Amino acid sequence: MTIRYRAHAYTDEVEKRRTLEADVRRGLTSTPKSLPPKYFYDATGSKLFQDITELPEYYLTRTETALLEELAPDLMRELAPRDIVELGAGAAVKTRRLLDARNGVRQAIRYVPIDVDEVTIEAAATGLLGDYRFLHVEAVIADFERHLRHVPAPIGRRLVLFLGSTIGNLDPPARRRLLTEVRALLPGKADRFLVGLDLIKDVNVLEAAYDDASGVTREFNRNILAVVNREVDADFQPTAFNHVAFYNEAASRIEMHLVPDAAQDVHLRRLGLTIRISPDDSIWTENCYKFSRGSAQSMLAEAGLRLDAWHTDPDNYFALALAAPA
Ligand code: SAH
Ligand code: AVI
Repeated sequence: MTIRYRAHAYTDEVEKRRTLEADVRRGLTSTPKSLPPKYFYDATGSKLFQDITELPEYYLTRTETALLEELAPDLMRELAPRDIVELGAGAAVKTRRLLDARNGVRQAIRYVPIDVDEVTIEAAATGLLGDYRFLHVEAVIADFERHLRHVPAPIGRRLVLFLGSTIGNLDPPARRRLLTEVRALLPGKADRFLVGLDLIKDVNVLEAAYDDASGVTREFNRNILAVVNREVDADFQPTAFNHVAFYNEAASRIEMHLVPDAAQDVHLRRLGLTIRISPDDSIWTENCYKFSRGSAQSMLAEAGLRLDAWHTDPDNYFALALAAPA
């Protein structure tokens, strides 16, 4: 029997813990205090993110899904990729729109999802293997900011996916570093990079997407404190923190913060650290950058990528940018 699923983990538990402890210590002793958004995604955080994607205010996922559905037949016929690598694949729901367009074509595809959340990736891979007989999955459980060099060499024409505007969660220097590594994953002239980008738009639409009426995004934001509590034996009371999300127009980004009502001491016992958090010195948890065609084009160009095609919805809410090696 052919083995259709393999997984490689590029951090062992010890290294993972060491990295998390260093990140938490650095973030919570800096000014302003911050936590890296990759720590949102334990099993609860990934589930909360899935719930976010279904919120009426969170237009990103449904807009990108519709775009993918529309583009998939032509895109997949023209590119005919043998190798699909996906950064931050998560539940890989949207990836299915692309794979659907290859159903019935008798060519095997290797799918390489990369994600820090092993549980979600395994469940996604199991579902995909059941539904797409032409697929082999080689999952890479890793941090896409640190381990992209471990992506296996291409086995044919390659398509790299980075959907959902997750690229917008990286600050410009980190984004530049990552895109330069993505460029190195595309050795062939016909290889392509498909990236989902949330676009600059009416501030009310943007802010509602990150501060929904039912409070799911608030729970997602607070979940990072539950992760820190568990991992470093800390005593944050997540419900004592307000979810604050606003659009910073000068920086073209939504910012998410956790702001306590009153000053409080938090003990991070595994780190031997006590920190004081106050309404004026709160915790910055995420940036979600918003793009224009111009900013996307220059961001890609800096990394040696040429914008090949730009697809948007009629409202200009979201874009799928197809890039080629320059
Ligand atoms: N691509 C999916 C999921 C987006 S949620 C979609 O568009 O709906 C962001 C995903 O990126 C999560 O699954 C999270 O676990 C993963 N992620 C976030 N930071 C990461 C990092 N530094 N390295 C690897 N995966 C990361
Ligand atoms: C994963 N990422 C693209 C989401 C975003 O929109 O930036 C994470 C998120 N944060 C709050 N809501 C959703």
